Amino acid sequence: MTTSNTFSPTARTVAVGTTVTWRNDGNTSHNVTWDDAAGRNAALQGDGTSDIADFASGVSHTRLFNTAGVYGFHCTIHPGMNGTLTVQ
Ligand SMILES: [Cu+2]
Repeated sequence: MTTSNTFSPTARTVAVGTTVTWRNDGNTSHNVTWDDAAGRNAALQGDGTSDIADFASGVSHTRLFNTAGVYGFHCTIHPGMNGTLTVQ
């Protein structure tokens, strides 16, 4: 879900109960950091919980979402690299 220094798509909507995958298709490391506690708390066990720490090109990580809401996230390495996940 990351290409160069953007999230692609920048906004995605999924059903409650969906496991979402972030895949790094770029050439540099990225992370997925929730903008607030709602996102951190909603990102349940995939291959980890809450924020996704820096991960390298070619690597994927997953989180499960069982709570409806609109959750903003960003990469702390790259200013302006933002995304929104809507769970409904
Ligand atoms: Cu990044």
